Amino acid sequence: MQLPVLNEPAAKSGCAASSCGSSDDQLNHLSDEIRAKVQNHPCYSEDAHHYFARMHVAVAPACNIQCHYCNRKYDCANESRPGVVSELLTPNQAVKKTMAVAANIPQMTVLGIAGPGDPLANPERTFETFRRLSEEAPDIKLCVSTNGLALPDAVEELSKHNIDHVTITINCVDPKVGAKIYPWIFWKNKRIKGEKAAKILIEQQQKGLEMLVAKGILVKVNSVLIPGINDKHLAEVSRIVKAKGAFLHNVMPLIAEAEHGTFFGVMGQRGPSAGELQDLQDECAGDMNMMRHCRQCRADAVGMLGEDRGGEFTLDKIEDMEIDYQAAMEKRKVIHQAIENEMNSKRAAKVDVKAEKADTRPALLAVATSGQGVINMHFGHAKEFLIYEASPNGVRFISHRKVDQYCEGDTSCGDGESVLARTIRTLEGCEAVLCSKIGFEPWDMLEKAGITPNGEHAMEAIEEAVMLVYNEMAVAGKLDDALQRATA
Ligand code: CLF
Ligand code: SF4
Repeated sequence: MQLPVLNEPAAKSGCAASSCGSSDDQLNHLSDEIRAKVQNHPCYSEDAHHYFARMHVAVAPACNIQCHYCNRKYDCANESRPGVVSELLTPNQAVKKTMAVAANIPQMTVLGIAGPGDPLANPERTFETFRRLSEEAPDIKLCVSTNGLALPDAVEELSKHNIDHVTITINCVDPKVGAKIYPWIFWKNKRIKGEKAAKILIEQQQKGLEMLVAKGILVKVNSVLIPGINDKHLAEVSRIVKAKGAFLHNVMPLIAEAEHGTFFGVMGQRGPSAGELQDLQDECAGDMNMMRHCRQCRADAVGMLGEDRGGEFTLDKIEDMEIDYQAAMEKRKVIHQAIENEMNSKRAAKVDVKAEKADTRPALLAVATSGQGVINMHFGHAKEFLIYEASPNGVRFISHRKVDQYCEGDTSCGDGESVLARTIRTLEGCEAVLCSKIGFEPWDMLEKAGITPNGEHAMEAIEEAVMLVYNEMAVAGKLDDALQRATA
């Protein structure tokens, strides 16, 4: 069966979705029960995010704490990039929108509530939405993201609504560190400040984590990496949450720009470099599964990670849609099965390309893809590049880097040159870029910047192609010098 194309060609959709790493290994050791919970969840499984989509419904406007990286607008920096959600929804509107998306994007397997405030600070709206969806759309996984303050009181209710996945944002386990991140919390009808506030928040988060694990609910922990504040502390956070049973740790870079109006943005607090983020993720990885494919998506995001199709499902548009959900569920079932079959056959066909030399240094290679685990994106159409590290030990996914689209189908469009220069700067530290096709102008500029363009592996599996190119570099003697490292 032909799978429906989730990502339109980027020239049309503006999207370059995702693809990454060695998730088969990540899932291999899991019990059947847990594997069933994560295998089509795009955030909990790297492999799944090549194929499956998620959506968020923005039903939760209020928050019970203040984070220095949040501007209190309708967008939670825990789970989304700064900005505003386009439409705040009632539970009724959220259910309707979810049905409309599920019918039109059958690969959408997960409905998350992730803001714009804290879902559990808006319990009526959040649980009404979950209750209705668990009854009316039982084939959709339900997922929630919270700061954890109200979590212990909500665990019982969460478990009633078939919610298998909860994300807690835990930035610290030390109130001294917490006081630098959270100026206040609202607790038992009072505003509490400083270390006392942070201590209560930390205790609630840890208690909530333990209670969820005891109920068999999968917990992912998100942490915002804030250089100079919790960078030295997050490995300890990782160790503790793993010991308590968290399934996955997602360390995300702080996003702080003055124009977002956040405390950190206005105070000039910087976010981490790509190298700092990678170092910390690697340090934490010794202790637990790390998520590296997070796109810090909006509280109203729709589609594959990294893409936003929310504009297709605004309230006025879904008003006019006729949805037969029973029929949609049947179709979804068939498509999900076809995707699983495709994933299995790709796993079975995977070729383990070995490194040619045992003593070459690692190198970063960038890949342009629109998903499904293959190199299938024109360089000029890419809105993000996936970064892989190749070494004699193999190929591993490191991160993604966002870029502006260089052109709309040819290499001579309006602002192309300056966009191209920015793209090349974003790819700093990478030594090759693999794409399905590339024009003369970017080819030339990439070469001048010391990045080898490569269009020879179109439609090939990413990891195999990356290792083949790495081997060519090794044989050509390009990897005998000291380690280069991305600083972007
Ligand atoms: Fe949404 Fe979060 Fe559920 Fe995913 S997002 S509530 S776990 S369905 Fe995913 Fe988006 Fe990263 Fe969140 S990429 S910000 S980790
Ligand atoms: Fe903002 Fe989310 Fe922090 Fe609340 S928990 S202040 S909504 S980032």
